Amino acid sequence: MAILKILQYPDDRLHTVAQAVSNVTDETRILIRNMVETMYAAPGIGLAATQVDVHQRIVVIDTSKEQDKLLVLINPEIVTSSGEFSYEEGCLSVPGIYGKVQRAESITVRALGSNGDSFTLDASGLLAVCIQHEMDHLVGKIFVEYWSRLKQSRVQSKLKKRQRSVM
Ligand code: GNR
Ligand code: NI
Repeated sequence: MAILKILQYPDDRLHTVAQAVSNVTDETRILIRNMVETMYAAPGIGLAATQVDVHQRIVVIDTSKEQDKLLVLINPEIVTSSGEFSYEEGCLSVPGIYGKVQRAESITVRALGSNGDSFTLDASGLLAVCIQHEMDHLVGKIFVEYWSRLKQSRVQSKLKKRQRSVM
């Protein structure tokens, strides 16, 4: 297995729109295994292929403390959503930045698993937040881009300042 490099915001490649996976192959499963290893090592509760510069609709998620409830979503689509929920989010591609984003409280998602079979999943709370956060990555959207321009420019200068201090 391998730990993959996670793209860091701002990086134009994070704005790439991912393509649907047409066939779930052994190659897909190797990528998924490496994404899972990368997510657990980070550690994070989710990772989208976009973040490792692979522009296919694949996400891996595990919101459990024990890292034993892995969820693989290939070509995920939200079938229904309801309610509103905001949660203090973070992102492995935007380290050290946290803030709230308003999202749906409950969702039903249809996706393919790593065996290529379709399934649907009902999620709410943190799991629903995480699925929506990961699906945003697949269309090139980063959580800070929900915020005002003022708040985004503060994020940018904080990241630039930090980059200078590590050089
Ligand atoms: O590790 C992560 N934690 C997190 C916390 C609140 C809302 C969303 C997330 S996802 C994030 C990992 C990540 O960047 N996935 O894209
Ligand atoms: Ni993220």
